[in-house]
Amino acid sequence: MSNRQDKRTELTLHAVAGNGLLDRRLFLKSGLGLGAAAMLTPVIKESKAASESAAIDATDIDLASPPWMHTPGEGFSTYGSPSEYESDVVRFPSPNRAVPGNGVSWTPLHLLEGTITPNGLHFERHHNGVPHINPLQHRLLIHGLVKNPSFFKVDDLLRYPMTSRICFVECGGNSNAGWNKAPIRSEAGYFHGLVSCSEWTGIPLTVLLEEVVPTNKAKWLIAEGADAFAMNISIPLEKATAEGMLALYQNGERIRPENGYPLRLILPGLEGVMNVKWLRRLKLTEVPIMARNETSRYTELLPDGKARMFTLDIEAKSLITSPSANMLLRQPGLYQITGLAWSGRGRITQVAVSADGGKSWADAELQEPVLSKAFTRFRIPWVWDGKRAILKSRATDETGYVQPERRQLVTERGRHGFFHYNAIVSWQVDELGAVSHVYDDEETTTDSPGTIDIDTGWD
Ligand SMILES: Nc1nc2c(c(=O)[nH]1)N[C@H]1C(S)=C(S)[C@@H](COP(=O)(O)O)O[C@H]1N2
Ligand SMILES: [Mo]
Repeated sequence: MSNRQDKRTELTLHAVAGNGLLDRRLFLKSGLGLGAAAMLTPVIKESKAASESAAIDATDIDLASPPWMHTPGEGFSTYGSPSEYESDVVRFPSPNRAVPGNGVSWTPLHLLEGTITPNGLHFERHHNGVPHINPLQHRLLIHGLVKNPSFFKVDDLLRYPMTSRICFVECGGNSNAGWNKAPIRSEAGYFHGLVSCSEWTGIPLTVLLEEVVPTNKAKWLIAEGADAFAMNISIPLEKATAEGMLALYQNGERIRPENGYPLRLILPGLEGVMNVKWLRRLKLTEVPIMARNETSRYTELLPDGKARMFTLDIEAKSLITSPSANMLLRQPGLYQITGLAWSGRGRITQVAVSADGGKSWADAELQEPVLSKAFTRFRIPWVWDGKRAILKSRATDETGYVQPERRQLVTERGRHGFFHYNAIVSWQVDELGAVSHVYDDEETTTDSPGTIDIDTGWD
């Protein structure tokens, strides 16, 4: 037996569930030699990085004196950018339709690690493009059922005491290709990446509302953006003030234009559409305005004929980011299964992982800090035996809510669903090590393989 096979046999002593899942704590133990000698990593099939690394492995360079040590390096820069070798790590913009500014770009979740999304890779959802807003000419109006209607300049807002909050923003349309009859072929991020997680800094909404003094009748907040879509939406006042903030900074720098410069609403846990970008107006009212994005969109017709509206909270969800669709496991052995979990209702308390299509489950290690309404990174070691395997992850949050299997979600919501898809995701590893998206509920046979439906694929 080779050393690698010895290692595999030794490791299976730590199995905690079927098909090679090992004790999550093994990664934290020393002395087991779970370093590079034992571990394998999936590669992205057909990526430039994968083909270049194969080619360069074959070339002999003088490691004692590599070429980049022969001349002085580059000088300083005013604003850094990623290594040229990381040029595959990009957002995936939806194909332009008649209106180029209406669509999305997905975060490459499958190519990222940790829990914070870099600003240049935060997903985007615009209804009519990114406005060029001069902050000196921008005003925020707070009015309606208030005693002191007021305008605020951006400079004035920057003088308020601020607070920071790490939280995710997820579009209610994220993962909606999951409603398709056939599994999707896209990489994990280009399927589930209408969610990102940042540290947002700004002014608590309660602080600004204290200045305008809402009347007792005020129950809803109507937020409006300064984009060419003038996007507006109704938010229950109680929900908005619980944790909401007027954000000016994103991961330490001013919010990027595409994410709402110079200011946006951040409402931790509430679906993306409520986090109005380029915010220009907050109107306090008694009732919702029944805007497009809360009537014809982000609403679903249930099997009993009722509509599910004002979903508000994002339900718990998780996703294995590696191994995931279109990756390749080049040989049997020890792999790290890792992914993300999040819930709009609070903290993630458990992520269970299965390597046998849901027959048996083991708890993954949750990386600290586990924050409420933020990305939680999970990891678990897995020994792949070279046979077909189905990997799944299932999140539970602090309210006890458990991420549903797809079958259960479809039974509850019916087939008219288009939003709020949070079912367990299944990745199949075949005998050649190729990873693909599958459903294991036998619903998949008739249609051609799914791609994102570009007419209705996000909204
Ligand atoms: N003014 C304005 N705000 C907006 C939108 C928009 O098109 N215009 N899109 C909404 C939707 S549907 C989502 S999912 C989030 C996306 O935020 P992001 O582009 O920063 O990821 O912004 C919301 N806020
Ligand atoms: Mo959205």
